[in-house]
Amino acid sequence: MSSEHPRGLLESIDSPADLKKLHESALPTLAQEIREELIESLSETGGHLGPNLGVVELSIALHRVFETPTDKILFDVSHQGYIHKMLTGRRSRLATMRQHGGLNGFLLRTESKHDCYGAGHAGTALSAALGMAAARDMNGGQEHVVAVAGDAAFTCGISYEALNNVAETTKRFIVILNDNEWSISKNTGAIAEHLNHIATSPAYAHLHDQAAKFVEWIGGKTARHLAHKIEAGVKQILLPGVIFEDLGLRYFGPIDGHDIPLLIRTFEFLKTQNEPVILHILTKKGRGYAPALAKPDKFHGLGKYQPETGETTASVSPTYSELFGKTLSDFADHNRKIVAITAAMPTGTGLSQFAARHPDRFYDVGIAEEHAALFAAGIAICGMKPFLTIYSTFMQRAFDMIVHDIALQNLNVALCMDRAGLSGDDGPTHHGLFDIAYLRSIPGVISMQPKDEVEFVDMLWTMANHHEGPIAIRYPRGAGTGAILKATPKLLEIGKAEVLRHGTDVALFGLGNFCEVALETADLLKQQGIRAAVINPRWIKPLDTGILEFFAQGSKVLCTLEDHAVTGGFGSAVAEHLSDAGITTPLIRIGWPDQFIEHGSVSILREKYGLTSQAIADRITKAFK
Ligand SMILES: Cc1ncc(C[n+]2csc(CCOP(=O)(O)OP(=O)(O)O)c2C)c(N)n1
Repeated sequence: MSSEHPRGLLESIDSPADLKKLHESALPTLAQEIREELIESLSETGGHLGPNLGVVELSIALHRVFETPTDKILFDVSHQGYIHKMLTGRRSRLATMRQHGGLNGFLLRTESKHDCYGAGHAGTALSAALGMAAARDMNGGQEHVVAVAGDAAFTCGISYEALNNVAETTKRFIVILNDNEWSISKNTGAIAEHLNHIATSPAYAHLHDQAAKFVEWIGGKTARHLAHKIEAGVKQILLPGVIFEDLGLRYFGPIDGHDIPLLIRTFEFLKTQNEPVILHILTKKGRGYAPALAKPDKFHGLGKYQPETGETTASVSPTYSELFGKTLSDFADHNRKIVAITAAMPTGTGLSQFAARHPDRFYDVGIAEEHAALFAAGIAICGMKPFLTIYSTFMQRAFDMIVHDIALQNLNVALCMDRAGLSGDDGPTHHGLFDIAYLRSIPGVISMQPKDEVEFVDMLWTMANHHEGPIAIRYPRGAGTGAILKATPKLLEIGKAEVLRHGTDVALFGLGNFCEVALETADLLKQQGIRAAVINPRWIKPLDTGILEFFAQGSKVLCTLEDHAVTGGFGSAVAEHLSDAGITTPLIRIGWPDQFIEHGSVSILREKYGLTSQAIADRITKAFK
């Protein structure tokens, strides 16, 4: 696994055209070289190792048969697009993966002409691809449109909304279902079972082998057609429930997704079809790397590791997510009404612990945020207390359900938004920078953000004991300030902010993780002779308008600080109140600017966008003068 390894074949590839020049017999060696390079390179940068190791052969075969950028290949989520990047001229930048100024960990339209569609959220590939197929048909084009989606993408409702429309929309559409049985954790639900049933049915496997051998033996299009007809006919008898056929897509498979010649021949065949098709391939997440095969969830996406062993250095603990899982499990020991819901992120949200301790009150609904929110609504109506725990960026999916179902019916649902704020190296698809804006306008939704771990636990306790409608919390990725937890949590008074320091020149309202930044800023201002008050607002809604007006009247400048888009955020709420109350004290709003923020480390991005305590202090000093 050393970098001294000659990667002769890879060295010769700078574009899909180069790949097509290789003899087919060389492709398994190329796959091996790609694996080695991925394992080595990602050990330094981190990234989605397991999913990519699973699609090495698939990516090679796709680029061998299809012609990007003319043909369109869309990867669902696109976290598995690293090999696609390597084969489309970006291999030399692999070492810059997920770093500021380097390759994005997902596909980006701005990064390459071969990335016809950007993504980061699951379940988008089929609908977008169908749109491209429709546009192609309208324009009289000949190009192929291929959507590559994992089995977990088929737990997303949107994938079925797309499938529901395929047959009526186009005759030329290729879906590749990459089935490795894993989402980030083990895939869940009836569809996963259905796919598993197909993949493991001995009768069907035998039949399929016979059909494949028949193709091998006779060769040629007619034979493939015949074999397919026989297979399809019997398949209907054996597996009458292959749902894709009922939805109007001709189903092929399952085939071995690591067999390059078979993939190539199958794609060549699918290209000739004049009907929508879905090819079911079976792959192994983490293929070729024992540590990733042993722990598919850990190696789905991770930071640096030892390439020889897969060992990682222990991260700073506890993270907010871990603390969330533990705290909610503790509360649930004494409160039978507490229920935890995740949409395919049991580990990421810290809820695996809850699942282990309270399996009867834990639900992983798959990548189905809209369903999760409605499911929580139903649970709440019947008197239970659901904690709907979803990353801020994915909660965007459930906006209508929060408005129309949870808030309008004033249901007692706790909305917990993990990864609120900048997510860092995952980039714009994953930053949680909009949740204050989208929740703040919904009547009756209380929302808050803790300044540290102690307050976090108090807030969760307050949420568990709130019985008058929706209540939301946002908290950031990673660890907090290291505050020592108390033995017992306390109830917080809703809408009451906390004054941490008094000062009559400037009042700094530092929300959540930016409370610490506000305290540092106050120290820097002090060196300039500027006396700053620091307030921990705690509540985004309802605002503590009493404290706000008090400091607005007693200070020369107000400043809000938040890990959120400045547009529509906490500072906007403050500005609205000041305006309504006719208060004209100047207000500086610190937050992320009104643009999509690129990927990179949090420290680099805070520096770049003026969100460090030094930059904030400089801005305030300037305003002050
Ligand atoms: C809307 C949404 N919710 C959650 C996620 C987090 N997420 C990223 S990848 C993934 C699992 C994807 O599994 P699958 O599609 O089967 O691909 P695999 O990684 O197994 O190749 C999840 C849940 C997401 N990207 N988008």
